[in-house]
Amino acid sequence: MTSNGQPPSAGRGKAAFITLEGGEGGGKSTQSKALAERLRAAGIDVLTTREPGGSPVAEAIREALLAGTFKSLGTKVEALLFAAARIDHLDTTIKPALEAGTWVVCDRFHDSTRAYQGSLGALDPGFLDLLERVTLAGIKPDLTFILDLPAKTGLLRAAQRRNPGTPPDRFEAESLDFHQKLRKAFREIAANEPSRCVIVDAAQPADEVAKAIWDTVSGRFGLG
Ligand code: T5A
Repeated sequence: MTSNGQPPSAGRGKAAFITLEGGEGGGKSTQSKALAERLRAAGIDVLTTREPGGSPVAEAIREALLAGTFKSLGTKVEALLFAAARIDHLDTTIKPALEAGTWVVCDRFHDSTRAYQGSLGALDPGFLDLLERVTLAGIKPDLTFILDLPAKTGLLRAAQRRNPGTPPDRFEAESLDFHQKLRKAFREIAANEPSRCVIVDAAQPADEVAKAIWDTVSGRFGLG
């Protein structure tokens, strides 16, 4: 039985791996929770997790990365550290869940490295491809939502959510131009992989975004 007492999802085929991506303040955490609730209501066992983080070692790497500890070492080193965190997250959290038939909803994953470190950090595409191959070792999301909204709106939301007196983190503190280019980078990722990536208008009210995501998930995986 699943955690909510419903029959397991095995009859629906393999457990799905769904990621939520996009710029700052797009509502990924909000939508991850909303999607998990709807999946559980449909009788599916689901784990929500996030990157960087999602395992004790990866959470420790997260803290240092977002504090800007490695910024002076350059984008390549930061990309390697995001990859190190991802390897541990995959090994200790994501793969065991999927193997046990539990669906995984992850707030950010490899597309964030492609967008933040790849497109904006101008890393050699060959280096990024190799890093991605080694890190993911064949595990890729089945479905990815790109939560798309104007950079200014997302940054404003992120600022409103921060505790008073807390400074913006390593990436929130980048320029508006950086965040506008980031939006473009995520849209390009979606255009390059249309069967995996779905762009959602994240400037809509949260419940409308949740509905758009659920319509796609329920249609894609036959949960109607
Ligand atoms: N990073 C990450 C890399 O550079 N490379 C990588 O490989 C990876 C994995 C992670 C940082 O690390 C970088 C990217 C990031 O900069 P983080 O703290 O996890 O840092 O930051 P984010 O992932 O950007 O998440 P945020 O917490 O900023 O935003 P979310 O999760 O997108 O948004 P959420 O749900 O917390 O909502 C923000 C606020 O907006 C409200 C919410 O209530 C909340 O107050 N909100 C809405 N308001 C109006 N309308 C809606 N539709 C709303 N949805 C949410």
